[in-house]
Order: sequence, then C-alpha cells, then structure tokens
Amino acid sequence: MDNSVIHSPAQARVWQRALKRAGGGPLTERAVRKEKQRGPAGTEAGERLDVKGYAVLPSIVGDHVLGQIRAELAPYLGGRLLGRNDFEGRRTERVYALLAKAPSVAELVAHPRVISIIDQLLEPGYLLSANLAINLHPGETAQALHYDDAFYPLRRPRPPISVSVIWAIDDFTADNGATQVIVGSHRWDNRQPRDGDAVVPVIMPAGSALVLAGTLWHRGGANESAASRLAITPQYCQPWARQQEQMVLAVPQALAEQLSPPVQRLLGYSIRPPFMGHVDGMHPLRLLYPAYRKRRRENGDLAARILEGDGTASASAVADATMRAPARAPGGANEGENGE
Ligand SMILES: O=C(O)CCC(=O)C(=O)O
Repeated sequence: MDNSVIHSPAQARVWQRALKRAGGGPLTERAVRKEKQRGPAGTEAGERLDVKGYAVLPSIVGDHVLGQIRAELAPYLGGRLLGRNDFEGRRTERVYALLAKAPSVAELVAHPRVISIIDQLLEPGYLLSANLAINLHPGETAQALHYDDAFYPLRRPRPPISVSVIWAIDDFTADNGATQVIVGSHRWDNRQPRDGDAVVPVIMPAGSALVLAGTLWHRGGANESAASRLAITPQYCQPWARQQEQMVLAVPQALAEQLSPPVQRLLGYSIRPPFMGHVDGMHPLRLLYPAYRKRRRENGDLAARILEGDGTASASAVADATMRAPARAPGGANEGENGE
C-alpha cells in the first residue's frame, strides 16, 4: 500500500519547484500553476515530507503579523484556559475557536506557502479541522507521543487523513518545548513508539511553520526554560473527514462573513461533490452571501468561480462579487440548485 505523504511524484515535483523558485518569498497560486506547466526538477521539501514525514518552512511570516497575533491573543492568555488533562497539558494554555478570537490567525491558516504544500497532500476541498493556540508554560512536561489523525479509525500504514501545521510564534528552542518528532514514523504500520526511538526537537525561529503528516508520531516537548512557548496549529483534513472543531459553529456567521473566501471554504462553507456539506439542499455559502444566487444569474459563472475558488478569478473580482453584494436574497433562502 502507498503510505507516502505525497500521493504522486508529479504532485511533489510541482510544489517543490515552485517553493524553490519562490526562494523564500511568498509562493502564489500563479507560481504553482506555472510550475505545473514546467518540466521535472528537484525534490527538496517534498522529499523531506515524503521521507521524514515533516518539513520546516523557516521564517515565512514577519514580526508585524506575529505582533498582531500576540496582541489579539493576549486577552485569552491570562491563565484561564489551562489544559484539563495531561494531553492538553496542565501547564499549557489552549485557545480553541481561534478565528473567532484572533482574526489575524487567518494569515497563517491561508498562508500561500503552506496552502501550496497542503494542496499536494490532501484532496481539493480539504477543510480546517482544528485551529488552536498552544502556550507551554515553564515547567510543562513532555506530552505523550501521538499522531494527529489517530482518531480516524483506519488502519495504518496509509496516507495521512490530516496535515498539521505548527507555527512558531516564539522561537522554538531545545529547552522551551519545541515540538519533537520521530523522523519517518509516518510510514509505520501499527507499531508504537519504543524506548530507544530517537525523538528529535524541531528547532526553528519565530515565524516558521512546521508541516507534519497526520500520521507522524510527535509531541510537545518539556518546557525547561524560564519563558512560555507560544504556537498556533491549524490542522487540515480531507474534505470527506469530520472536522475536530465544528468550525461553522465555532466561528459565528457575522465573523465568518469578514474572512476571505478561501478561509470561508476551509471552515466548511464549501461542497465536497456531489453534495457533502449542503444546507437545506443548497450551497452553504448562500448563508454568508444571500445575494449569491442573484449575482450568479447576473454574472454567469463568475460568482461561482470566485466562491468555489478554482483559482481563476482575481482578488479584485472576489472583492467585487462578494463584498458589494446586496444584503437581501432576491427569492428566499430556499431557492436554488444543489451544490451550485
Ligand atoms: O505543542 C506542540 O508542540 C505539539 C502539540 C501537539 O502535538 C498536540 O497537542 O496535538
């Protein structure tokens, strides 16, 4: 059975080349599309994920974004949200439903460099399964080793059903609880970790992203430093798998309306063909955009292309078709075709 992270060598090649060419800069959808038309090339980051089960994208967001996220999270990090069991960590704060509390986290969730990798690992229409802040306080002990898609009851070895990203908001150091991984364990069958398995800390500067296959054994390390270690971890799952957090309930509709269409789709305002995710027989985006049906009638396929995100509509067209849409639905919420 194919238990690699990358489902095909061709997929791997596309995003590795695009990453390489981006050379540390933002990786756009356009760059990935362009790469699809080019010939074969190197396999750097893809090999890392495929062979090791994880890859690090160093320093891909700057201090400004990190500062905004810290400021938005500050009201939730006063010691009220300590873990309720050893897995969550009794000296660890966990903030869930993050997009309802810290909107700047959307920049991490939809970061183009990360998205271009996940696009290659999961099927189109994948969802945001979980999205939380993990703040390890001094004295926190190492977490139990686990893999993140373990709650899907499907036998290993297998491709991952989810992909986790752990963003370092603070530097991850050898002694402050940096995430630890067992390299290559994403390929294991039902083997459990044993004494003697090397558990390696992933040391990276603030602003870096660690991308982990959902099948990779890992844990939060012990925080033996004098300062806390803040991470944000968006986790993405196959479009046919249940999300850990019920995102459309976790993020109130009025806030979801403010998010970008790609993030709205990740929350669950999307259809996995032919009809998984419908609401009352219709596309869930109708709940966010009452005028969607009218716009579709007026603009032909434009609204659909934008809202379904096939990547061919420009950002300004997105803004036009979504933000300036009239507030009332022309014909009542129940009108419409399925899976539009
Ligand atoms: O905090 C970390 O570094 C990892 C946490 C983790 O893996 C988890 O809680 O599932």
